[in-house]
Amino acid sequence: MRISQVTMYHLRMPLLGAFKTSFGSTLERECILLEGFSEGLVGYGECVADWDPGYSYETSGTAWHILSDFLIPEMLSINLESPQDFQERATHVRGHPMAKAGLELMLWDLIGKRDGCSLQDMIGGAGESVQVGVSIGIQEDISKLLESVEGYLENGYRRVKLKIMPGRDVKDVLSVRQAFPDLMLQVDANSAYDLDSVKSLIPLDGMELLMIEQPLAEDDLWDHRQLQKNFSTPICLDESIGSVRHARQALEMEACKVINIKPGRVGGLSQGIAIHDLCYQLNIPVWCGGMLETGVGRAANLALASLPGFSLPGDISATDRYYAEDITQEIFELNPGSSIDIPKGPGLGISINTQVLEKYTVRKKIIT
Ligand code: OSB
Ligand code: MG
Repeated sequence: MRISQVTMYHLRMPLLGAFKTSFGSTLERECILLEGFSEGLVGYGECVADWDPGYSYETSGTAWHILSDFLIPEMLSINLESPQDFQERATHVRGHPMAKAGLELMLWDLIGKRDGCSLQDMIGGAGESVQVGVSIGIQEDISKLLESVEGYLENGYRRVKLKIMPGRDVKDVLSVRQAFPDLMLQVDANSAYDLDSVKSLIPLDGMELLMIEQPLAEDDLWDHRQLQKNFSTPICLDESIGSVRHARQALEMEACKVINIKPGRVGGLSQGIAIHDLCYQLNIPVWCGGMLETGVGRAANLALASLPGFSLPGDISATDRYYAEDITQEIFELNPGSSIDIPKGPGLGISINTQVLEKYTVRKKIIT
């Protein structure tokens, strides 16, 4: 497949509410939409790098640079038959997984549209819908937190993830646990602790959490191993898993018992699938993480989460948990039973609302 043009859109979209984590608070989420043209077809990919280097070192600014100066010009000069092909050609760009993942997704969409095949079928997923949960940011105080959890439960979410940070952890989680004794509950620290401060989290071990996500530093598999030895609650790694190799090493080291898979973090959907395959073989549960995606990234996450090893609910919420209006015509809704339907059309199975796209575009670049 030869790609004749890629149009880049740097988007800044208002979130319905601030999303606060241990690394910062966002009211407006940024990303880069990639629009590729090939043989009369148009395909889309979302690069999930946000405006600030809080979750990872990548930002919409660095991804713009890597995409426009390296990855896209190279892609336009060659013939690509598969996402694997793309990965091989992209190895000379060190790091920058979110930039790569956005472009790889655009290729998946184009190939799917060319072949008349949905992304779910292309990757071998199954089912009509996937189980999902909601990720709740750090709230002003405990009563606001309880209100927020209650609201999402009323909407139909059956699994809740609470963001935590030092000073806003054990008491917050205990209050939610006491108010909702049977709720599927988990927490995410986004690397806010070290081996010393993490001792304050020991009481969480008695709160029947599904998992504790990424308590320690991103580059610290070994200390996660030390920690997992002292916790019966499974530790889940997010930021620490940047590749299939990291996933294998983390499991060999027993640094975690669960892995959160985000295509953006690991350099592409193909890499996320490879991590899934490894974990499935080893009986390690995985689930699909989220990056506050637009409908484009959300469609891909839904297809990914329909692979058999995704045995835990994903951070894939309905459109109205994030945005008043989205750049896709498709609006994702929560079904009774806390699931969301997987798009069935060719490729990602979404179409773009050009009016909304234009409204939130802060810069645009056409590369031929
Ligand atoms: O750590 O999982 C995370 C959002 C942005 C960056 C990192 C994370 C998150 C979330 C939100 O938890 C998940 C979602 O998209 O709903
Ligand atoms: Mg996380």
